[in-house]
This record gives sequence, structure tokens and C-alpha cells, in this order.
Amino acid sequence: MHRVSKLSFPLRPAIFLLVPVAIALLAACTPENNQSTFGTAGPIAKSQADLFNFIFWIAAIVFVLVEGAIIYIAIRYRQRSPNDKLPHQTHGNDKLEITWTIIPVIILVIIAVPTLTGIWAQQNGVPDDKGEVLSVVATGHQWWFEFQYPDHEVVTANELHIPVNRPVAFKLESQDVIHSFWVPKIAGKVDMIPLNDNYIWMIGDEVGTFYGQCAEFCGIAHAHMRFRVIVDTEEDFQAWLAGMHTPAANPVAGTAEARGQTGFLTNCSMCHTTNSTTPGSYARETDTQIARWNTWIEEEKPTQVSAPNLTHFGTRTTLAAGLQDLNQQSLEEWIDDPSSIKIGTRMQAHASVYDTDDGTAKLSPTEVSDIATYLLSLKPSADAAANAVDDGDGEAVFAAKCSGCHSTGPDAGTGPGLAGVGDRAGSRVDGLSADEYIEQSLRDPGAYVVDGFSPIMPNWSSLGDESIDALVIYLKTLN
Ligand code: HEC
Ligand code: HEC
Ligand SMILES: [Cu+2]
Repeated sequence: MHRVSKLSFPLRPAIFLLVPVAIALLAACTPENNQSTFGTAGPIAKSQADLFNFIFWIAAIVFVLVEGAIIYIAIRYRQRSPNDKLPHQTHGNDKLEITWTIIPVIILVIIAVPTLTGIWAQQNGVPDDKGEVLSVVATGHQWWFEFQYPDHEVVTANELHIPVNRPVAFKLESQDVIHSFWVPKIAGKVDMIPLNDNYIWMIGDEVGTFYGQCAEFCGIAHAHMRFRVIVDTEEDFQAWLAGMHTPAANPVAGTAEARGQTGFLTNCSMCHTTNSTTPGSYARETDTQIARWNTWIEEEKPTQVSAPNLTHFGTRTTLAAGLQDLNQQSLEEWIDDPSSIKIGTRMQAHASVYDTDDGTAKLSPTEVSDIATYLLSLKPSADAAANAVDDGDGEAVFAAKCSGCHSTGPDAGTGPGLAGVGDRAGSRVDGLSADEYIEQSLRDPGAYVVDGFSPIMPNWSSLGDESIDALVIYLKTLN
């Protein structure tokens, strides 16, 4: 027999190196970390953390016993001198083998009991005794999250509001690839799979803001696909819901907000809706989002794709799926060059406003700043007079009712881009003048359906004569 050769690297420096690395790695386990599963803020995450700890300590005891025995035996029975004889070799020991088979079986059974009861409790929907359930449909998109509240007709993106101590039942969907929905401190994680609904429920038992993250590799910006869960008091939550049904004040003519609104309607509203506050707008946005997506799939060079709903964007705290704090500066950077904040965004890939040599927006710094100012001004306004749309103001009526499906630029959204509609309107239908055609589009949209579009344009007769006249005049100014 020959002796074990000496280590080929110096042991002491290696230990000096390893210790700080180990400490750095272990520091990631701090419960304070925003995505740590150890500092929990809800019963489901807590039961999962408890289960982890239970299994961890059993494993730790097994580890110490087994490794301890190995080390003890290796040292106690080592070859002490070259003359030591090999001990008597035996084959098999029934008693020992049965013992070390039965002990692991018992341990696995002990672990199975809380594991299975935990899975059972979390897989079968919200138990009846947990209080009034809030339903949310969460949809994964490359690379952001959409949140719909079907019972309250509210739709938003990337920031989920839930009431404290109330169960929330999620239906999880995905539009494109497989994503995974994960709120480390409050709930477990479940995959979001296209054409296959999954479910998860959670309760947040601490008021505050918690991190969420896509946990299934879904493409280039996967690591940047985050969201926030804002656990509100019941009162704040109801106020938030009410706010989502309260329109924002209309920009005052001549201000940066007003100029920003015009810029937004030209360049952005084919993909983004900002006005989902009124009755009916929830269903419209749901259909529009699907239509945007279908067009994106079908067309060779689509200029639209489903995108975050920006209703009351000014009340949000983050930008680009939880990546950055939202403020005038970060928003301007985003509008000018989205990939300076987040790689791979479909916004920059498809919006024709970025169809430039270096991919930055075809907008002057003032235009960018005005659009940012406009978006940050979108908040529920308690002032009913400021919210009321002036029937005689075509652009205001358009912003409140028509944006989201149409842009005032050349690019199609769910509906045609309306730049130049005054010029083409006169030749669309034999016998109808431009004015008559546009008016018919509003009062009887099914009478003539523009080629290549689905007949989903709502009937707008209810807007009243004054608004319709103002819209016709406004639409004819677009070129
Ligand atoms: C082709 C469709 C499209 C157009 C046009 C478009 N966007 Fe976007 N926008 C998107 C998509 C998709 C995202 C999600 C990007 C991501 O997070 O990966 C997005 C994200 C955003 C966000 C962040 C939303 C959030 O929840 O954090 C803002 C703000 C925004 N866009 C503003 C604009 C503005 C302003 C314009 C016009 C200059 C515009 N967009 C034009 C598709 C579009
Ligand atoms: C839910 C999406 C949606 C909304 C909201 C919407 N439209 Fe449309 N619109 C469409 C679609 C889709 C078409 C094309 C199909 C058709 O002709 O019906 C269209 C067509 C039109 C046309 C004809 C365009 C052409 O090139 O011939 C006009 C004009 C128009 N819309 C104006 C408006 C106005 C004004 C409003 C707001 C009062 C509005 N739309 C709201 C989806 C919408
Ligand atoms: Cu994802």
C-alpha cells in the first residue's frame, strides 16, 4: 500500500479564501433580503419556510451523525504504521442493513406528513374560513406582468395591490412563453403556461411593498421581469379601487401635459391604454389586448403588441416591470431609449417611433419630457369639473374614449392609425362624403369595416351629437 500523497495546493491560503466566499454566500440567506424566503409576510410563505426549516434540521442531524461516524472511523481505524495489517473483511450484516434501511424510511414518512398536508392545503383553492376572496387574473408577457381584477373591472400592470389579511385567488396565464409567478415573502411559485390555467392563492399579513419575480427562464429580459405586491390596509385598497374608476383631470390647453398627451396619442396609444376608468372600459381593454397580440402574431412587421395598461401611471412607484424607481428622469430615459434601462423590450423593437439608426426615439428632448410629464400626471382626480370631458373638445373626447385602439399617427393599433383619415374618408364608401363616412364610423361602425381589421369598434352614438361633431372636426385635422 502506498501513502496518500500530499495536497497539491497550500491548505491555509485556501481556507483564508474560502471563508469570506462562504460568508458572502451565506449572507444571501438574510431574512431581510427583499426576495428572501426566510423573512415571511404571509401564512403560505410561512408554512413553506417552516417546512423548509423542519427538513433542514432533520437533514442537519443526519449529516452530523453520518459524517461524524465517517470521520471518527477514518481516524480511529486509520493505518498507523506500514506494518498494520488489513482488518478481517466481512460480507453483509443483516441487522445493520435492515436498520439503515428502516431509519431513512421512517425519516421520509415523518417529512411526508407536513409536506403532503401543506401541498393539500395550498393546491385546493382558498379554504372557506379565510374571509372574502379577491380574484385576480395574472398574465405573464415577455417581459412584464398584467393584473386584472375581474370582479372590480380594474386592469393594471407590474404593481399588484392586495388588501392585508384577505385571501387572494389567482388565475395564472401566459400569452407567449412559460413564465413563473413568484412572490418569495408571501407565496410560493407556480408556472404561468400558455393555454393552460394554473392557480395559486395567498394572504399578505403585513402592510408593505413586497417583491415579485418571474422564476422561469423566458428570454432575454427574464431577469428584468419583476413586479411589486403592495399590501394595503383594507381602507387603502378600497380607495385604490375607487381611484382606478376615477378619471384623471384633462390636461389644460397649452401646458406640457397637453402637449405630452398629443405626443402620446400620436406615438404610443396604439399599444398603451390610459383610460380604463369608465364602465365598459375593462372589457374593451381585455379584447383590445388580445387583438393587439393577434396582430403582432399575424403581421410580418407589426407596429403594435400587447403592452402594459398605463391608466393612472402617475400613481405607480416603479418603471419597466419593477426595474427602476419611477420619476421624471427615469421615465424620460425610458421613452428616449428603452434598452438603456431594459434590454430586449418589445416596445423598442416594434414601435415605429424607434425606427431610427440608433434605435432612440424620433422625438426632441422637449417632446420626450412633455410625454413623461403627461404620463406622471395621470392620477385619479377628485375634481369632477376637471375630469369632465368637454364635449366640444375633440382631442379630449378622443383621449378619453378612442385612444388605446387608435393612434393619431399613421400606425395601426387595434384600429387603423387615424393620420390622414380626413383625406381617405371621402373615398372609402361610394356616395359618402368624408364627414359622413367618419360620422358613420362612429354611429354605425359595422356598416363598413376597414380591410384587415376585426369589427370590434364600439358604437359611439351614445356620445351625443356635440361630441361626435367635435370628433369629426378633430379627426379631419390629423395628417
Ligand atoms: C409597439 C407597442 C408599443 C408602443 C408603440 C409603445 N410602447 Fe410602451 N411598452 C410596450 C411594451 C411591450 C412594454 C413592456 C416593456 C417591458 O417591460 O419589457 C412597454 C412599457 C412601457 C412603459 C412601462 C410600463 C410599466 O408598467 O412599467 C411605459 C411608461 C411606456 N411603455 C411608455 C410608452 C410611451 C411614452 C410610448 C410612445 C412614445 C410607448 N410606450 C410606445 C409597447 C409599446
Ligand atoms: C375597442 C377598440 C376601438 C375603440 C375604443 C375605437 N375604435 Fe375606431 N376602430 C376600431 C377598429 C378595429 C376599426 C377598423 C374596423 C372597422 O372599420 O370597424 C376602427 C375604425 C375606425 C374608423 C375608420 C377608419 C378608417 O380608416 O376608415 C374611425 C374614423 C374610427 N375608428 C374612429 C374612432 C373614434 C373617434 C373612436 C372614439 C370615439 C374610436 N374609433 C374608438 C377600433 C376601435
Ligand atoms: Cu418571464
